[in-house]
Amino acid sequence: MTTNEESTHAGDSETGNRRPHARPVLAARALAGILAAAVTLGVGELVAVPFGSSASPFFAVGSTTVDRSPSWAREIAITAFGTNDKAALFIGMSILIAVFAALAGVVERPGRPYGSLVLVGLGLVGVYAATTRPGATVVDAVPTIVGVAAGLATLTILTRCALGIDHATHAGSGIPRRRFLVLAGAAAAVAVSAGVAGRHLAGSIAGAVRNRMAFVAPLVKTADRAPAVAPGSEIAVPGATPFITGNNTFYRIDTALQVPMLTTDDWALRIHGMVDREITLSWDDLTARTPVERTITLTCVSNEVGGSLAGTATWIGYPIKDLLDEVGISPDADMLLSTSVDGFTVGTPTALVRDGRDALLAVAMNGEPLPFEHGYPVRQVVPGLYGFVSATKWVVDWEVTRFDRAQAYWTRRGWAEQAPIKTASRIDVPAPFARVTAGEVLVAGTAWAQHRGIARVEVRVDGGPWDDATLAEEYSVDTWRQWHWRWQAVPGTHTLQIRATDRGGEVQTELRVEPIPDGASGWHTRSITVV
Ligand SMILES: Nc1nc2c(c(=O)[nH]1)N[C@H]1C(S)=C(S)[C@@H](COP(=O)(O)O)O[C@H]1N2
Ligand SMILES: [Mo]
Repeated sequence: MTTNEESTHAGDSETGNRRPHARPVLAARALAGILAAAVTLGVGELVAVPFGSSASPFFAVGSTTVDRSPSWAREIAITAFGTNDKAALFIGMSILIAVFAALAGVVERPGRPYGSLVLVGLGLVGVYAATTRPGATVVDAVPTIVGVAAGLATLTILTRCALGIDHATHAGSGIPRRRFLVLAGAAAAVAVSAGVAGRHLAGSIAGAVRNRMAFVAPLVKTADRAPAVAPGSEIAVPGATPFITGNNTFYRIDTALQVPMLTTDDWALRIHGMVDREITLSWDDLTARTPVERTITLTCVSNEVGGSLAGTATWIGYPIKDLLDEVGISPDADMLLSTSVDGFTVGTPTALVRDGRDALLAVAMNGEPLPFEHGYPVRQVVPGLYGFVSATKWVVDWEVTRFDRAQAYWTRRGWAEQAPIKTASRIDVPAPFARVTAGEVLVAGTAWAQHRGIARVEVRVDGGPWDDATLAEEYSVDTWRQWHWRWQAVPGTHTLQIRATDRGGEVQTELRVEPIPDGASGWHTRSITVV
């Protein structure tokens, strides 16, 4: 120590005085590079989770290597490693990356970030691989880019610290060495925990995807099938809303930042509270019951006048009433408080789910297992009530309780406790601010008043007299009903307005209110230019 200090103090620069420490510092810098690469890959793995496994930098590069290697190389690999060929590939890749990363650490200098350039180079290989996998898009570069950014930060911090060891040791201090070890430990922890978490999440997602693919829709007895949609229920006008909404175009509203990915094995429904018999239903218990198939229109309370937060699907599910009858609910109970796996809650009046309407625990949507976004494996569907008081997705818990004892998620945030769907009607054709040619113009749209039914739709132009639209055939009172109207349009800018009347004779109110607290109201109005 003393001699070194002396030689430092003697003013010997660069070479001479460093030699005794060059080795540990070199090792520290190499380690800094390797840890930077590890952080890049670990963070990349975690960020890749929502993008799918082919966006993971490590696996994208691995897969691309396999796909691009000439067949003789593959033959050799299979001959040499047999069924361990994949493990061999991953180990080989890891060694190669570690070598480059160690070099990157060694050549990195403050002000001369050659190591960072090496890391960016490795990142470009990852970006190339991730964005050229089958079905990949440019966004699949995101996990690699975020990973490289984390890796660059790691490299900068750790190499600074490693270089500090050198100077400090000359001064007789061990503090930078300890600091380096702490920071290196932290980097290793970040790399490993992000990587493990990423692989774990990706694995459970893959498990849920496989589970959903293996799902077989319950067989519904002919008598319990939903009637086919008659041609008369659907208006064949270009731009008109299809009667059945496709699963991919169905509106999605929920509070879930990450879509829950349950398997049917993970799923269970606990029924408790003011019941005679608490039970927990497994997937097999639920599907041992008799399913029914129903076509029902769902609507979101946040839908504005003329908005598109409504959709119709054919659902297969199990009547909620039967399950409640099975557990026996207290006559004092008036609320079914349902909770989804992510903690979201919904309060539904027990009286309404038991009044004979087709309130369902649904498992299939338009002939497919529920899409994950729409509640796989089990969700509620209750005709006539807005989604926030009825349509719990990923439902795993039912508490039978009272509205004066419990409050659901949106009610606590200022929305209503009770929310039957308000009568609504919408102009779909012509499109907003369309320019149409004078003469006969077909006006068409949809109207809904779930569980009451639509009896009439009227149209007026520029505030003139109301005229009856022609209604499409009614599918059921639980679905929307289409309509059309022939307009003798004259040139100019005109305002079309519509209103619906439900089967109870109630005319849709003109009163414009905002969606909060229990749904928007008012007549849909559309400006059209006739030329
Ligand atoms: N778990 C859960 N279920 C939920 C919600 C939610 O945020 N979380 N939102 C509800 C609301 S407000 C509506 S309108 C419907 C929408 O169902 P969809 O996304 O399948 O169209 O789901 C309901 N079920
Ligand atoms: Mo909603």
